Amino acid sequence: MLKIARKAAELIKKHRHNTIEIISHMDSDGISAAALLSRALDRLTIRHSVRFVRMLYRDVVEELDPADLTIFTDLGSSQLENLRKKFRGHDVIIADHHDPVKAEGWPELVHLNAHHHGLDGMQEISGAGVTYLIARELDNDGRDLSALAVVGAIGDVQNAWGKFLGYNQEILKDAVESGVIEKSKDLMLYGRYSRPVFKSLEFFTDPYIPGVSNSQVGCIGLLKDLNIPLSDKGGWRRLADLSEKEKQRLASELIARAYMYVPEELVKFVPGLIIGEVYTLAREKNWPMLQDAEEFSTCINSTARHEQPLIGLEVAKGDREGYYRTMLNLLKQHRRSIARGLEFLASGGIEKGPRGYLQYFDATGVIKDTFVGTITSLALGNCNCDPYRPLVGLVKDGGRAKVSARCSKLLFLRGFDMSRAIRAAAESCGGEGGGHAVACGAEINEREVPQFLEKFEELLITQVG
Ligand SMILES: [Mn+2]
Repeated sequence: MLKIARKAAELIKKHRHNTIEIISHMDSDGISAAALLSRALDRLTIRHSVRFVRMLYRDVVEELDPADLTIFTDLGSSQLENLRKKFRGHDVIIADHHDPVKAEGWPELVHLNAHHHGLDGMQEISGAGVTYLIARELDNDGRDLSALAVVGAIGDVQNAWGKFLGYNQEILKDAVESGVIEKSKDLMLYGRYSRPVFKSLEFFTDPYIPGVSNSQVGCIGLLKDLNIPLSDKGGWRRLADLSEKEKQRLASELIARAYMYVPEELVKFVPGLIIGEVYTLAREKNWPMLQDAEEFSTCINSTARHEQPLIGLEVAKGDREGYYRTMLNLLKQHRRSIARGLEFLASGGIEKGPRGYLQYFDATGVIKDTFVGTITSLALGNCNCDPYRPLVGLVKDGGRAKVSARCSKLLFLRGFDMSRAIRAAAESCGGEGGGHAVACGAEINEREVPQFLEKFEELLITQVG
């Protein structure tokens, strides 16, 4: 794998005075990948441009023009056939971790894919991780770029086991050794540096803890009972401000409460969802929202969801001025869209699948289709959903339906894998689907929605037995 990474780096250096274009996936991993490669090129003063695409569908590829060197990051391997027609005869690098299709490349293509080297691209390395291997070859001092590879892996939920697996561990080692990431064991609450701890608790929904999840009054009461002050001289206390003893009290109480409500066969997985490895970006001390790798990833992701990935790119590359402020505005918009989506669902938007197992909603006209994944994630711990059943959200637009599916990590830890099921269900009605075990999606013809739901539900029921 490193040999091919080196070959890619040499190809980049060969083109140092020519036009280079990076084309990346419009999500958190894809933005992290493009950002770290772009920084590596900047350091060598190699000029280049960056653009993002949602997918390399045939019509999207049609609109691309080969540069002297085109570099695809976090995509390309599964669309080799589409690319070949346009890029055969041109110098191209693909750095990807998605399942590669069995298609022929061309002599000028350098194809780096995790799966070609025995790695599980779904769990062991991200698109940003694969791209990092090339960036590191370009620049001997480039190990600090590994921080963005960590952010990318988190964006692709590769830490679902409470820590990284496989090659991600190697990348993490680079990040810790070069001083850009601090690794620690902690409660896995969102907003460790940016939110009052009672707020972080309120938004903790996987596993769902009655009286805590979505309950501000409950969370404040819980902290008082545990003798954990809500504020100090500096204002509201964040998780990062709690002492080890306080954190221990809080963790044991959360685990004990979750035990009472989680289905028995899932109980043993509970501690792993409450306590786990967390990653702090050491150089972001002045930017609390960017300090935790998970939150950094969410910030970047919000720019992609609002189709402004170039804003996320600049922030990931280090801008803390104009682009950063624009991102904060996008985040505000992001929260408004979330509120609108959740309001719709709370007012009775959730329906049952034909066999009564699957939960789903159709938010056509309420939210944009780029947003259906975000809303589905949040709705699972909200809105009268059963948190231990999968939830599907869909938005129809121009004859196509964009589908997102989410389930509790607890189901995944027990062996549940929605990505296989969604791919099969989508393909059975002429669409495309894929993603991760707990977070995946599909695109189908809008007329096929009923058949899709039926098939998907059937496949999931087979998995739970
Ligand atoms: Mn990816």
